[in-house]
Amino acid sequence: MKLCHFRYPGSGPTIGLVKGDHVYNLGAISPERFGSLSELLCSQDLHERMNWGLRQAESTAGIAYADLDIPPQEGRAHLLAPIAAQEVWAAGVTYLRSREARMEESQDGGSFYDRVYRAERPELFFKATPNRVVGPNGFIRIRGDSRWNVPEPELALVINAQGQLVAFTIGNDMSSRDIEGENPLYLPQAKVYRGCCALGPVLLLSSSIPDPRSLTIQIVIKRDEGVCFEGTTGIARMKRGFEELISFLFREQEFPEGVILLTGTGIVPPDDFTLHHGDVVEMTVPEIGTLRNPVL
Ligand code: DO4
Ligand code: MG
Repeated sequence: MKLCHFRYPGSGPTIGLVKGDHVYNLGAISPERFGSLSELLCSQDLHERMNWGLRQAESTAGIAYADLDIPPQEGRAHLLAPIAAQEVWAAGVTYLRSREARMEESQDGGSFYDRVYRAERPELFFKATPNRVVGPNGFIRIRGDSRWNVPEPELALVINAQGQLVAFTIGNDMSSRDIEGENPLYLPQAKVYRGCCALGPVLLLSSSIPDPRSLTIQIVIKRDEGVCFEGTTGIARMKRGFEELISFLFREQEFPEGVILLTGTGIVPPDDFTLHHGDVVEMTVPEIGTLRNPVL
């Protein structure tokens, strides 16, 4: 079962049920059950509510998904990032490819990346507040003071306040590789800035996917009507488990609204690649959809 977050002109965010190529407005069907994304995701009766919503949706008219998957604009209904008040965190160096790329970019060889890849404790870092996150078709940004920038396609875990994995989405962990490579203490500047993260296009409930490690993630970067980079990896190549990452994240932390955790990238473009203004980044997990964002 898939959920989305969208907005009608002049109104606040609302929750939609995505079924086939249509979206059903659960927020309008029952504001009590579907009034707030954080409350819904943290509720212990999420699945009962969703099944109820599914039955009601059958007797209401849907909106074509394609009509919502458009650049955000005031006058038209459009998808929003599937986030409310949650913080976004990220795991790093969870794939061999990320360890290699980081060691190559580091000015001093970056042996700490190898150590963290093998250590019991994973790398977890704060990635974004909701205002730094863009949704489907929103502009992701590259820093003006950086000359080497890449998108990072990552499976994102949506976790409730009790530490339970409730849904998946796609996350783009935008990174400034020259800033990160110059000094590891610059990581927050390489990772956290306005427009540094994209999420979406929808949430796939974890109960709908029996074997999430069989998922694949693909990236295509388009430039001047062509494709300038593409890559695919399988989530099974990730060195760490979802529960392992969640249990470290919840050590000595509370997330009353739940939290979103990006699980690290297994795809890094070659070292001579950097994003340009005007590129379009598409990330696809077939079971979730395609998160498409232009670059500013
Ligand atoms: O250690 C730096 C960041 C790692 C990261 O973002 C990743 O592996 O995806
Ligand atoms: Mg990353």
